[in-house]
Amino acid sequence: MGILDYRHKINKYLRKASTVFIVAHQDLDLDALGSSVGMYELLIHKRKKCFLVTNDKKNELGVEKVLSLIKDQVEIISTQQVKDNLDKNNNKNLLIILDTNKPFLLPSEDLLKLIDNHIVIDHHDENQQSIKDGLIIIDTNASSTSEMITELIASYNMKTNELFSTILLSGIVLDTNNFILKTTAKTYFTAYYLTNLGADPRKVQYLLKQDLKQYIERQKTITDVKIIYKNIALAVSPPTITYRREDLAKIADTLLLFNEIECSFVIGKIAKNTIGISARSMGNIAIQNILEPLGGGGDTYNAAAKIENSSIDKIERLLKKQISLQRTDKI
Ligand SMILES: [Mn+2]
Repeated sequence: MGILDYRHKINKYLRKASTVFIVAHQDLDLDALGSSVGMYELLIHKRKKCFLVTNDKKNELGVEKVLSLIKDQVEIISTQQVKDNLDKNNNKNLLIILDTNKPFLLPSEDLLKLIDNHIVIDHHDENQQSIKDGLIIIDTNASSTSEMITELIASYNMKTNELFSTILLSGIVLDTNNFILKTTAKTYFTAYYLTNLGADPRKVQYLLKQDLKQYIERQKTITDVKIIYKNIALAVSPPTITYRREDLAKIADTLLLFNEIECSFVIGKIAKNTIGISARSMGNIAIQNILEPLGGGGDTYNAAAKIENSSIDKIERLLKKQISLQRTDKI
């Protein structure tokens, strides 16, 4: 079901609420932030008191740019400050969770206890750990949460300002890797809708501009890529480099661009005792099934795992074993 099938229920929650707290996963990316500002504008339009909640201290480049662009238009608070801003009648408070459905990915799980009414809007798969209470709207066919929120905004015939439209569009461009992954008619419709409202594709390119030094660091891992079973790219980073999680994801994105590659895996150190794996798939190989035995998760297109106290060599062996066990020979 798409988000518009829940419009009636969303309205019911919104009618009851006076104060709304929007929260996405920690380590915001442009989809989490894009969908958040889109939702923020919708709520302002509905005359709600509204806050964006984050505890992130360090942000990726694009997120940092967006935060400085919106700082006068959006009220951003930390999870600590939520208590001071609650409506005295807890029934009038509403928590809207975007771009994740897992409590442990929120900046603080306590938010779920503090506020009884929840709406979750997300495009990631659910599992046993997912949030169960409240109105849960998951559309795994949507390219991005920004696409879902834009659909909702479009259904209210509401106008968003040019800046917010541009930020929403950048969320769609990020999650589809430039309209490659999970791109459907709805994705193009929402991109059209936002462009019509004044979203500027050139500004999106500026928001998505990368840091050259980080790009060069990523190349060190890309140049060592191995191709296994003819269509799976596996890149293992040197143990001397510590990457940010999003770097591993970007390497995996890049590897998917090449001829015959159906899916990509990238292994690299992301903290002193932590190794990350990031995986991307064109949709024909179920990468989440390959990473689940390693403690990871995700969906067919996009999956990741985080392993503490192990070595890159060991993780590479384990991953290769899972790939050989789970790989389908249909491709
Ligand atoms: Mn997303």
